[in-house]
Order: sequence, then C-alpha cells, then structure tokens
Amino acid sequence: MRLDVLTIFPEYLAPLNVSLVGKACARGVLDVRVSDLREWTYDRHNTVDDTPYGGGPGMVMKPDPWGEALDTVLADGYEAGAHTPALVVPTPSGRPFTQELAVELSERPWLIFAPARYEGIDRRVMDEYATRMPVYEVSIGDYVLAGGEAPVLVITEAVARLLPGVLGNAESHRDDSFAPGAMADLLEGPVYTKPPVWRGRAIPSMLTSGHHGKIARWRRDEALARTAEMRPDLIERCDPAGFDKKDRETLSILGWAPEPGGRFWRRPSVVEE
Ligand code: J9Q
Repeated sequence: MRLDVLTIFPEYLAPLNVSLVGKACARGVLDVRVSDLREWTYDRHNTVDDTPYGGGPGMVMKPDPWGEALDTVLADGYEAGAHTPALVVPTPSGRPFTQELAVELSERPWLIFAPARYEGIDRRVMDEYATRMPVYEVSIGDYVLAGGEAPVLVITEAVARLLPGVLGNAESHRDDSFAPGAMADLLEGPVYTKPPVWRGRAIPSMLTSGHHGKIARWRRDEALARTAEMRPDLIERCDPAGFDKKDRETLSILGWAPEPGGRFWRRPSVVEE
C-alpha cells in the first residue's frame, strides 16, 4: 500500500517510522511519503490559510496549495505505478471511523491523507477531487483537536495492522473488540498474567480451574458486564439472536430485559450506585 500525507507539520508524522507501522514500512508492505504542504506556497510567508467568506471565527485552508500539492502527489504516485487513489480527510464533521472503515481503507492500494489545521479546508478541494477519486471525510471521535495529524496516525495504525504480513501470528484479528467476527459486538473483559498474586491481589480462581468451558463462559459474562457498563449502546444495538440462554440470564442479572422486538433494553428500575 502506498500512503501519502500532505501536512504543514511533517515532523508530527515521525511516529509513522516506529512500531507496527514502522515495521510495515521496513518490510516493504507499506510505502509512506510525507510532504510539506508549504512546498506549494509561493508567497514570502508560505501562507496556507485565509479568513472565511461570510465571516466567523478562525481561518480556512486555502484551496491553491492543496490543489497543487495533490496534483503533484497524484502525478508522482501514478508515475511510480500506484493506482486508484483515495483521499482521506480527517475532520470532526466526517463519518465515524470504525473497524469496518479501517478494513475498507486497508483494501485500497493508495491512500492520500490531507490533515487540516484551522477550521478546515476550502470545500471546493474535496468537491474537486471527489470527481477523480473516492474522498473519505472521517472523524475519529467527538472531541476537539488542533488538526488532523493525530487522526492520520490513528487511522494509519488501524489500517496498517490489517495489511497482509504485518501482524504476527501472536496477535490475530478475530477476537479484538470491534473486529468484525467473533466478539464483534462486545468489549473484552479483564485479562491477567503472572504473578498469581500481586500486592495481595489474586487472579480470579476460575482462570486456573482448567475447566475450559467454564472459563469461556466466565469470560463471556465479564465481557457482557463490561459492555453493559461502559457501552450500553452496544448492547442495545446487538442482534438478540447472538445471545444464548446464559447471555440472557447474565443480562437479566445486570438489569437488561428483551423488548417485544427482542432487542435488549436496560430496565429503568435499575440505577447506578
Ligand atoms: C481535524 N478535531 O477530530 C475528530 N476526528 C477528527 C478530528 C479533527 C479535529 C480538528 C481538525 C480533524
């Protein structure tokens, strides 16, 4: 996969050379190119922003540097044999970044990231490049950042670990919270390792019982409890056909009951302590 990043803070992308993404690059699975957007400014101050039409706070990134930078990166990439690019623009007004979207992006051979500072990029840039390639405007969550560089790191890590040959056998995709598949719709419960007692705290005895069926059931119950506590929206969204008899029993103890439609809803009588 080829990955271009156009940014006014190229140093911010240094972590792309580290850890999993760095290894993917070293192994030749990923070809990362970071370019400084200011290379495509031609005034004395390397201006990339201007005041918004219609007034209002903040500054908007000018279309010209983006247009020239994107045209150059596209020409370079095509010349190097890359094809079917997609533009990824991190923005709080984008579609939520999910594991499903990570999988979709990981299946594309060429991603071009356009992280913006200030109040965003002149809309005409996304409109123009949308006529030539898919444009993904993506939000990594509901909070305020100074710019899209951190989201680029987040999205890149989520995508890179899905590329063939990047993850070792030790880490597999299936059981991750949010991975499409096995535990798809539940959060993971607690995990433990040696020593068996740490600062007077023992591990749950269940885990050394050797009863693999009981351990699996216990883990499932812990996952249900954790999800109900931290992400009740995930329980509500669950297809009830995915719950077995014991799941229903556990959910009932946690204060959840099926609606007439079958989906689970938390009984209003149960309140937090
Ligand atoms: C560019 N807050 O926030 C959440 N996902 C993306 C963003 C974001 C931001 C500011 C600038 C992206």
